[in-house]
Parts: sequence; structure tokens; C-alpha cells
Amino acid sequence: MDTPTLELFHYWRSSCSWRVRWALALKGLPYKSTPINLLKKEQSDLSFLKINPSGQVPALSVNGKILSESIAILEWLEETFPISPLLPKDPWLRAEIRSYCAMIASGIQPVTNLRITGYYSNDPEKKAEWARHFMDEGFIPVETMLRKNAGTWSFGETFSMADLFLVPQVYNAHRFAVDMSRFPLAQAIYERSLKTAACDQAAPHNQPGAVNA
Ligand SMILES: N[C@@H](CCC(=O)N[C@@H](CS)C(=O)NCC(=O)O)C(=O)O
Repeated sequence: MDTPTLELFHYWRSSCSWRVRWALALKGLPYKSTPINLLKKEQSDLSFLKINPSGQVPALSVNGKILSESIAILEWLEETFPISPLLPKDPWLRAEIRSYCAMIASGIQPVTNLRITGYYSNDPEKKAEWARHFMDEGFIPVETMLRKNAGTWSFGETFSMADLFLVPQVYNAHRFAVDMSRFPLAQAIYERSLKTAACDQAAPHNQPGAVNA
């Protein structure tokens, strides 16, 4: 495919958005950046619901056609732009990496998302306690998988989709004061990743609207 016209609807502190920004940076794909401010509830504006009826970021416009859901976006990017691969060739290893990604994408991120904590309580401390609890619990299987598979990156010496899911989640864990000394491998990969150009370019502090990131 020729380089398409891409527009990313995202929020600077959204972990799902960071996954996609990072993949776009790794694959060298330029895009128009359109911030959706979640704190101002812009995700619920009618104009954005026409783009993503789920009222969530990220959403990627590809030559005017919209793709939502970070996993679908990443899989499409991977299949369409194989440069800087995010998945290995071996089917078993691919499945293991997808399983690890799902632990984060299904097991941790949704239950700690803004709309869940917001429904649970209006009290910032109670919301933080909820998020901390589910991250504390959710990082246990992630760290167990890392003990089995990690090298420099989550799966050995080759950077993969697994790292795209892990690092933004560790960033969120820090926001909610999760004790990451319990998860040293996850923390080490986080620190290592932030020193890479693509991760840093996609990181929250480099996005429009970032505040004290
Ligand atoms: N499964 C979706 C989850 C998207 C999601 O939860 N996005 C969050 C930010 S990380 C969001 O838009 N939250 C605002 C809301 O749910 O109202 C994906 O992977 O793209």
C-alpha cells in the first residue's frame, strides 16, 4: 500500500492511544494528530461519536475510512506495513505474544478506564484505590510471563507488540502509585523503552495538551 493519509484521534495520557502512536512511529508513518480531550468529555460529543460510536480513543482515519480499537489498528498496521515487525513469524510465539497483550488489554486497562472508575465513585482517592487494586492484581500474571520470556524486551531480544502494551500500562501504574518494585521486569522494560526514540516520540509528555506528564 502507498503511504495513506492518516489522522489519529487520541488523548495524550491514553494508554491505548500510546500503543498506536508508538507503532506509527516505529513504522515511520506520518499522521495528522487530532487530540480528543477525555477530561472535557470530548469523546462523548456527537461529532466524535460519528467517528467512533464507542466514544473512546484511539481511532484512526485511513484515507477517510475509520478504524477503532487499538488491537485492530495495530494488526492492520502490522499486516499492511511489515517494516519494523511487531510480531514474529513463528505462530506459537505470535499466539503467546497476543495472549500477553490480552492480559493487559482485556485484564487491566478496561477495568481501570476512566468511565469505570468514574461510575464507581466521584472521590479521586477512591477511584485511585480501585485502579491501584486492579493493576496490583493484573501485573502478577504479566510479571510471571516476563519471568518466563523476557530478555531485553518482553519476549527475548526482539522488540514486539507485547512491549507496546506493557509500557503504557506501567506508565499508568505509576500514575496510581502502584508499587512497581513488585514487578521488576516490567519496570525495567518500561525504563529501557523510554530511552528509545520511537517510544519517547509517542509518549504522553510529547503530545499536544500534555500537562505535567
Ligand atoms: N478497547 C479499546 C479501549 C479504548 C479505551 O478504553 N480508551 C480510553 C482511553 S485509554 C478512553 O477513551 N476512555 C474514555 C472513556 O471510556 O470514556 C481499545 O483498545 O482501543
